[in-house]
Amino acid sequence: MRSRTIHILNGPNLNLLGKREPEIYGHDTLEDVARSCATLAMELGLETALYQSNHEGEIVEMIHRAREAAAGIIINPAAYTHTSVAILDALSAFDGPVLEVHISNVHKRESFRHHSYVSLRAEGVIAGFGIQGYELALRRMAVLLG
Ligand code: CA2
Repeated sequence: MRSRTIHILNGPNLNLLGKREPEIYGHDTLEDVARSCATLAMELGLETALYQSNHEGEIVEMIHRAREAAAGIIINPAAYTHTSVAILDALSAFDGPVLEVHISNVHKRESFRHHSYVSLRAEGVIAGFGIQGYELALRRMAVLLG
């Protein structure tokens, strides 16, 4: 049977979520995101596994592992969103749906945050809904996977 596991990948500095800059990123931690997504996934007949790395190459390898283990990827590449062709290329070698999430509204921020390499591959993008964006992406993933 095909995997129903969704890998939720997070880029640099998101390990600090809930610990710094709450005015931009809120008070919830990445562990809170992992918990709320796991609970929602059960309702949706999915499973989730959440990972975070501060290193571009490690994120590329996470995406390679998802090729074998995940039905879909939800990714917040953080600052690598705006710089990483390597992450875009890795995602292009993944067969399932890819959804891009940003906690903040990147379009309301500095112009360098307005461009995303990852958006060239993503089926959809959610930005500015706080950590609720991860849950919204998971609901969309359930629709896409049927
Ligand atoms: O809004 C988002 O989710 C971002 O992907 C977050 C990135 C930023 O570079 C993107 O432009 C938009 C930054 C993640 C840093 O996360 C922190 C969380 C708490 C405290 C400090 C950093």
